[in-house]
Amino acid sequence: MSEPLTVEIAGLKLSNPTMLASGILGLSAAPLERIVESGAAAIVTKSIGLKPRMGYANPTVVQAECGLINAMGLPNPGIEMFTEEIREMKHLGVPIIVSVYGYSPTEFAQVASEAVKAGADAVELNLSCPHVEKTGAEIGQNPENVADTIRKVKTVVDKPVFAKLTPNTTDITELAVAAEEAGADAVTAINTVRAMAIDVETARPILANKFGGLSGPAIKPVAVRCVYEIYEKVKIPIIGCGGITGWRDAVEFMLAGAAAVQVGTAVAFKDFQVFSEIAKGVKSYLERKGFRSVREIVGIAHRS
Ligand code: RRO
Repeated sequence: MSEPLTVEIAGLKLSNPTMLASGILGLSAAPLERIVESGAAAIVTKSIGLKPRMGYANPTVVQAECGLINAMGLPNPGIEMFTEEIREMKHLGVPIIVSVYGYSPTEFAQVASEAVKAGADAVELNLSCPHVEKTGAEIGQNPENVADTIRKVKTVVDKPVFAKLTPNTTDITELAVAAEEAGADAVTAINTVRAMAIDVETARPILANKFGGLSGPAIKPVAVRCVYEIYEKVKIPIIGCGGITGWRDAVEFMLAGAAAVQVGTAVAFKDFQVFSEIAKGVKSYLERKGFRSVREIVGIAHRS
């Protein structure tokens, strides 16, 4: 690969290091065309489970200082219905990474297997949703659960398996090490930070679910710290996620150890062009600093 922006994550070839993060527009193929036209080199879908799920009542999103707090509650049509969307997404011409959740390793494996049969180029296991009971972070805060889930999924799929990790834990590196030892092909760091907002006039929590996940620039320093710590403990690629809104943020994540980045909240706050803006900015940075590829800057903030 000679193009400076191309990256390869566990065999997935990306034309630049940006992907659409899970949870933003990833429920149907149609709106994703504009995301790909705007420069996203891969798509991560909304998290999909075995059965359809309504999600929580409104309000499901509240704006915070420098970010959003969401408690959507995993709304999704279930894997059976979603296979048709995966097939349509294949026409987008970029890798399709299906985000998968379950309530047990067996369920994760069932959904992942169906997703791959429908054409997913990789699966990202949601071991980190901060506010839905009996799944997400409730499973993913425990390294043994992380390992069991990955091992089970790896027995049924022959595509790369990414583990999306939670920052809502004492030591995220224990989760990353468990993921690597169980055979994960990459880790995504991080999901949202458990948070809440209270309306001072009504004296009540704003979100119907009370608790949600904080995303956006507010969590970027937490995410950069997580990527930096994980890079010191594992060899598998790290996909950075959390508050990236421009090329400087993307470069910061790469210097900390991210091989690629995901952009979510900025798609809602800014223009879809955020992907091409980041790609262009990263390319200029590489040229200005005399680097030939993104690979050359991954983790260099660790140099002593
Ligand atoms: O659907 C959600 O409410 C949600 C999920 Br699955 C997740 O992984 N992270 C998040 O902040 N919200």
